[in-house]
Amino acid sequence: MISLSAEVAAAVAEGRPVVALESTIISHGMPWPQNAETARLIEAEIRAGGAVPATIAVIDGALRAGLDDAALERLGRDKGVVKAASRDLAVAMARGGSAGTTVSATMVIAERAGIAVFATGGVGGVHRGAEASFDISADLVELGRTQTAVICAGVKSILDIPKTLEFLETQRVPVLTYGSDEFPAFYSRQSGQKAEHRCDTPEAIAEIIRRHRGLGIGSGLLIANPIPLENAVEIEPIIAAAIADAARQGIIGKALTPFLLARINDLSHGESLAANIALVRNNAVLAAKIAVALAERNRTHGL
Ligand code: PSU
Ligand code: MN
Repeated sequence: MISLSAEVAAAVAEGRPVVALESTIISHGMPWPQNAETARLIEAEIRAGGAVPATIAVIDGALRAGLDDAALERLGRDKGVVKAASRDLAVAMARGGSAGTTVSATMVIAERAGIAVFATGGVGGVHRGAEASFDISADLVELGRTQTAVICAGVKSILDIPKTLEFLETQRVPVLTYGSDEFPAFYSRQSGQKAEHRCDTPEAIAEIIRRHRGLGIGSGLLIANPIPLENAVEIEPIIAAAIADAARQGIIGKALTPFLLARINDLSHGESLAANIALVRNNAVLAAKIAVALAERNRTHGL
């Protein structure tokens, strides 16, 4: 059901390190041309780290892992590319459409393709005001039932971070924080929430991934990697203004997250975008190290 590029197929078959990448960040998370440039940059970071990048998307109805340059460019430019969560995959396939895959959809495809490690910028979560709107990202539900390990920069403060962490606890998702005692908040290293499990090496994280998968609990893992200090930005008032704009304009459902990301970028005059690119890159570097350590462990201990 999934079409792997020759490079990704060979790496998976031989048990070499592979890192999955999502594509909603390309189609709906960043503006053209920085979206496609960032996609290429993070693929290069993963290769430099000794792993094979597998960018995942739906192209003309096909679930693909490992994209060529033309497909990346199309995801970045073509306004007809929709946003697909895991529930939207069957519709896109049946209709022959093209879609950027969110964290939930990318996890499903990565898992079916045999890829255990996935890097992104931020995951979806429980939105502020969810007690009234019920807006909770499908990413969190998918994390509860698909085994992929997701490396991200924590949760954006467009979301309710304490509620998101509660939801992950309910869904039996281990939350690991790399090199920090505090769970990070995407643009910022601080969220006010303590990191439940601090890990200081990629090897320590790989060992937890291997044990978690071995237990067959079935849930994924969330690995939070704080933004580098030199790239962090303080834009909380802009985030609050973007949320107020969305409420005023009645933006809800799957349109809300892309609206907020674009609005924050506009209001910060590109400051948020620069931080976003830096953190995705940082996550790709860590994910490659984790994938290398995991492949090494799987080789010596068996899957
Ligand atoms: N958060 C970000 N950047 C993103 C997204 C979330 O900081 O690009 C994207 C991811 O693809 C994520 C999706 O899976 O938004 C979540 O959308 P929703 O809130 O509609 O579930
Ligand atoms: Mn939502």
